[in-house]
Amino acid sequence: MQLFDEGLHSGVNLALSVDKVIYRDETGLQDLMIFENNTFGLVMSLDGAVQTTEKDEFIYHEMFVHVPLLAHGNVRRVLVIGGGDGGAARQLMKHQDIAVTLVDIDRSVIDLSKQYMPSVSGGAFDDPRLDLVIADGCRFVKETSDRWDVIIIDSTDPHGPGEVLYTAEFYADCKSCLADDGIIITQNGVPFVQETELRESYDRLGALFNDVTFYLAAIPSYVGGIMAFGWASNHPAHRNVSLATLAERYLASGIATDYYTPEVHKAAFALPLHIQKMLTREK
Ligand code: AG3
Repeated sequence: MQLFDEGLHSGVNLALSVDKVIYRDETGLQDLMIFENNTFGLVMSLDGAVQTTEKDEFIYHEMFVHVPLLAHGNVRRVLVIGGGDGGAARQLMKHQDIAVTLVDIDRSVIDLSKQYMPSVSGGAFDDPRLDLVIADGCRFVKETSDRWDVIIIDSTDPHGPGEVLYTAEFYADCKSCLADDGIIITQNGVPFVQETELRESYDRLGALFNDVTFYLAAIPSYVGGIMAFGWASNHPAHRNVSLATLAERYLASGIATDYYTPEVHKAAFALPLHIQKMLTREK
């Protein structure tokens, strides 16, 4: 049996059986593989790290999108940096009156996701409400004069092409194209095995925003336990929306979900003590 052996973290590997290789090639920017696994369905990896799987992507993408949108309550414009598989875009399209700009550096990710894993993007790339830009996200946020209510940084981990998407400079450029009451959400890895990344993002975002925290969800195909989404905003009220208000907004939005509920939304912000300690520990 062929094994996909993800060695993203030192000392911990994720082994997945490769029941069938669907695609594998260098895109020119990264090594992209799509294979079939009997638990996760189709799996897409970039440079040997699992990015998206057919069976569990809904957890990641629902939490990435519906948490900031329902917390804010009046989102019109969303910028996604990365997210070329289209999973975040598909969740965004469930919302009315929304305009999405998605900036990914690698067109192949979009094309291959559409071709081989169409359920992930679910037609989002053909939706007129989505503006697709193939560009370096760092340059894009530096040069644009537009503004967004929510910025979702749906990146790979901070190795290879994704590394720049965790720098203080990039976060500052994101801030300058965020509405005053906007929210930035980041993919911040699995704290148990990526404490340094968590801490670095916390410090860098904390230097720019007055409300910075993380919220959590377990993504079965991301090894090492619960993963963290970064939350940065200058509008603390967004984090203190009541359960009743979230429930009202959820109902009014008419969106259908399989993971997200207003209760899960609230609970996701409760940080276990060992994670709180990672954030406050002396360096
Ligand atoms: N972005 C998150 C990748 C995290 C990979 N981590 C891991 N395998 N432990 C993926 C893009 C999905 N839209």
